[in-house]
Amino acid sequence: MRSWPAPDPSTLPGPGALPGRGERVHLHDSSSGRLQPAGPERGTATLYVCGITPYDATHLGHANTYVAFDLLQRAWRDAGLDVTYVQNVTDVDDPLLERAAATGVDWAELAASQVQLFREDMTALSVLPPQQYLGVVEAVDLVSGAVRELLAAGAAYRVPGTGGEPDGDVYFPVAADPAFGEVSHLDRATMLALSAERGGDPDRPGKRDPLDPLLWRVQRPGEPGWDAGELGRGRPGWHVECTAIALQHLGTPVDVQAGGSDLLFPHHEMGASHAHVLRPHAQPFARLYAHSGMVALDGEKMSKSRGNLVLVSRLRAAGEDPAAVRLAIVSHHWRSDWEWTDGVLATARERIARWSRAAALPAAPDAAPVLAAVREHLASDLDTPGAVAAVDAWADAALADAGSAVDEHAGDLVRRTVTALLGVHLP
Ligand code: 5CA
Ligand code: ZN
Repeated sequence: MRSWPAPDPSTLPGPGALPGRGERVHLHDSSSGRLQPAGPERGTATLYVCGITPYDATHLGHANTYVAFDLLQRAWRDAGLDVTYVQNVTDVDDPLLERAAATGVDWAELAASQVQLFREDMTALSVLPPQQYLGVVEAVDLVSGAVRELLAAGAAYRVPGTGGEPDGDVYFPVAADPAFGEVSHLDRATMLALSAERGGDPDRPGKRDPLDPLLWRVQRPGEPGWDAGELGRGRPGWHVECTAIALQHLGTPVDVQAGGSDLLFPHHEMGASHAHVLRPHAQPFARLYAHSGMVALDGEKMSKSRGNLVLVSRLRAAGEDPAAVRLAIVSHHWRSDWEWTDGVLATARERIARWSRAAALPAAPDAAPVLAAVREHLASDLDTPGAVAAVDAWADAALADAGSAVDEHAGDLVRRTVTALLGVHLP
């Protein structure tokens, strides 16, 4: 699938972009609950970020997640690393098919139109594109191959049809992975509740364990399907899609497996278990599991299923500066849950105006400490509120200082720092 255009290289961190270089990045790992080094000391870091299910346009929650891991990429590049970044698109799944049926739109057209909006939103928000951007539809052979491998390894079983369901849906026995549960460390009751809430089917009769996730769903009338040898005609389950794509395009262990916190269980737990069985000698699946916080609107998690959305495309159409949207996101810590309000956006707009005024002054206080502080904050669990506060303090000092500042290049350095490391383009 076509990715989206990369930002102008002159606006990105990398050799020669900023004086010196960034520190080794540490991130909070959901699995260990600790701050850990993310990526190698040198060479290439690998990143897998779960992509959208394209049945509605990009909302601020999605944007928050993709901006979070864009900051990681920027910090890695600033520390001298190359990055291989892969993202999927869940362009066949129940919620997409249900929305298409409910609105009378062809499911493939719905997906294509929403993916295109997502590309435009990501471009506007200066989010670096993945090198591999893969939809399930185009990866269906890869995914069904992984399901057949699991079957051959004894880590998949067919469920007989009952209650109107056909025979032959294939499930993964969570008991096949001795390390099952070690990504999320949740108790069983919580796992069962989250599984029911997030796309699982704990009540489906005939499963060995209610938690076992679907690997392959045989075709139902009116649903799309693909031939897959002994699996029969059907479509992939959700978790195995990301595992198969990550194994093929990144290999294991992946340095960072990322997504919003609602993906910790079951999605990343199940995906890891699939990988543990498929690649027993390259465990763990990921060295670090990173989960961004949830953005809420009117007190509830913003979600396509609830419909309480602020869409990036709508803000753009209303003439909002995408840099203000990005700064509104960046002003929050990537792991915190927060609420989108008009006030959040207004604050970001004012901040951009203040930073721009300060950066345009003919002389300002030394900016080298600002660059150092932004780097230090980013390297320590992508602490963007700390980085923003450092720029704020410099801008306040620059604007308050009537004539005693001498550094003519300070404004330019702060502008380049904010552009390259925070991805915020000042006017
Ligand atoms: N296609 C799957 C991943 S393989 C999926 O979860 N798609 S999604 O469209 O529902 O979500 C895309 C990403 O946005 C996920 O990482 C999800 O955790 C994140 N996300 C969804 N809603 C919010 C929200 N309200 N706040 C923050 N992140 C969110
Ligand atoms: Zn995923």
